[in-house]
Amino acid sequence: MNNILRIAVQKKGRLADDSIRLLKQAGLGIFRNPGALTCRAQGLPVELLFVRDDDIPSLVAKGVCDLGIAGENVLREEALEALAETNLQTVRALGFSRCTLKLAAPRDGGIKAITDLAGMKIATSYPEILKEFLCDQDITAECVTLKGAVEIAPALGLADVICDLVSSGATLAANGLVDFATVMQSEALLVRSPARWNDDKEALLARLLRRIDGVLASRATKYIMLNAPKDAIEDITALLPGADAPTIMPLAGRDDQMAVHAVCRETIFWDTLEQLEARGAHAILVLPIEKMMG
Ligand code: PRT
Ligand code: ZN
Repeated sequence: MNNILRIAVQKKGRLADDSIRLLKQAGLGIFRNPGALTCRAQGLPVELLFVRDDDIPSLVAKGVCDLGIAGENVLREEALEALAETNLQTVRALGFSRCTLKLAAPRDGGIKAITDLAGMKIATSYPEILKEFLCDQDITAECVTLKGAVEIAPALGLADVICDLVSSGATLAANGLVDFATVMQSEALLVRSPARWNDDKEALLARLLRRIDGVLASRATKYIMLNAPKDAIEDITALLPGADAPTIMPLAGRDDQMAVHAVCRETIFWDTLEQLEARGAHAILVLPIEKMMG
């Protein structure tokens, strides 16, 4: 398997679709047979292995897979648990599956700050991350490890507080819990094994990373086109978020008007469009960019 990159991705769950979407956008043809645990991609010499997210850190650490896509929370927990296998290298932060590991307590229970945690029972699926956090904060508390349904622990009398992942906050609210501290932020990471690779494999990774960078850059970037009065061009280009060197062209048959085209590397909010319009810009189009390179 020297000249093929084997990538571990989540089989099913919150990471699965976004991981495959990213790899497809990077040019890999991925046609999965339902039930198959591996898939040879088309376009580049890459093989995917579909596994549970918890298995990804050790598969990559052991070199069974060369790369893996997993949540920072799972990677950190596994690294703290299996100290010998901590040498995974993060090659890219991928910007999806964002969530926050938070401490939360029953709304009316009187626990409102980290300093209230001393002597409490805290339910979590991330005991190692929690223990490290408590140690850093110099707090002694008891960790109760649960694999799932952590939010129910206070109502069942299993714990006073929970430490769990939050994205929208709806699950906390539905269980009468309020968060009061952040333990860590998390997003999906692309990690590589610590094994030494030959030059061909390194070149293959560099090629894949260039494409992934192109996909990630294009996601945050939009192409904006508008027409505007000549005397407002300076004002208008100053308003374009993250745009370097816009293209400014005359409009056929309109001496007083110019067309402005620009790549904006930051989000273009409705507020910005309203401000552009207020300065005389019209026929404003904001277009997604599919790929970027160079
Ligand atoms: O089967 P497998 O082991 O592969 O999957 P899994 O069930 O262990 O994980 P999965 O698919 O649920 O999550 C995979 C990864 O997605 C996590 O490790 C995180 O990195 C990331 N992620 C992002 C989340 C969430 N958002 C999230 N909201 N993982 C879990 N949740 C849960 C959370 O535990 C809580 O129960 O969703 C609930 C809270 O959501 P909100 O929106 O109500 O706040
Ligand atoms: Zn899991």
